[in-house]
Amino acid sequence: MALLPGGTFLMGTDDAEGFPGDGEGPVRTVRLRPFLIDVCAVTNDAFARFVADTGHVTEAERFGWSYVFAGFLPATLRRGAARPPRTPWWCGVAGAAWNRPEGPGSTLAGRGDHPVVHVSWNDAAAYAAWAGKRLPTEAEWEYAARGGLEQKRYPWGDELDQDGTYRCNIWRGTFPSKNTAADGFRGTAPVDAFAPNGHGLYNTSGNVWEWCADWWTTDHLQGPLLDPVGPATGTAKVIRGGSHLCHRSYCNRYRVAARTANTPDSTSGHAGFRCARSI
Ligand SMILES: [Cu+2]
Repeated sequence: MALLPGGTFLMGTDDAEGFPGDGEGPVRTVRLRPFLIDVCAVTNDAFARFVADTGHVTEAERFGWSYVFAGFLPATLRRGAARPPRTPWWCGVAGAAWNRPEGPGSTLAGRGDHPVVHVSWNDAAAYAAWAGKRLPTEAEWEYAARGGLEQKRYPWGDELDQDGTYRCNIWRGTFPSKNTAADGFRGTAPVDAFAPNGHGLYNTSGNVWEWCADWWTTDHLQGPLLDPVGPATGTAKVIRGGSHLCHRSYCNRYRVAARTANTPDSTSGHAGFRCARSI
């Protein structure tokens, strides 16, 4: 984990490239006490240790299915899969789960150091409790992801491929038909792929969405705030960072201030988490 000193930072963005309806702004002043945060997302190997130790059954396993990106599925599984009308590249696949990421017949071989996916917020919270940690608040997540830079678009600066170097695992090419994998990866990447940010954190932009502790709202309290935790109740939890499926043309949410949400029992092949700890 990285020990972050806390302090004051500017949370959110008024970036013209952003999505005002997502509540990315207005920019507000937030102060955080020092805390620890995982430098990487939780890996498949680490989640396997948790499952072996506790017998935890994930929500995708209990519900019997999870969402898999259509392009990663063999035609036999793609055919007949339920697809949300507005996002038809997602297939509801029976038997897809953290240890069978593309459904029956798929394995984690070669992906032990990739982020665990098909885990709900509830699964992530259970893992964090087992590890003696907790999920980061959204404010902690953003402060950590910004890597000490102020109001930059990405964790490394304002330019996506700064100095011609790929810094994150997102969709390259034309979404959703053609991913050139120019950044090296079509699906998930090892959690420590690419250069870390200024706080030593890897892959806060792209690779997998990351669950935060907070309930979702777009109606933010104005600063200065001390250790904000979001609304007391809600129906969806904040996710941050974007994933290997994000592309500027459709979902430009690998920007460091971008945000969206999902219900706490939702699972898919592009959402994972990292943990934090109070000190
Ligand atoms: Cu996206």
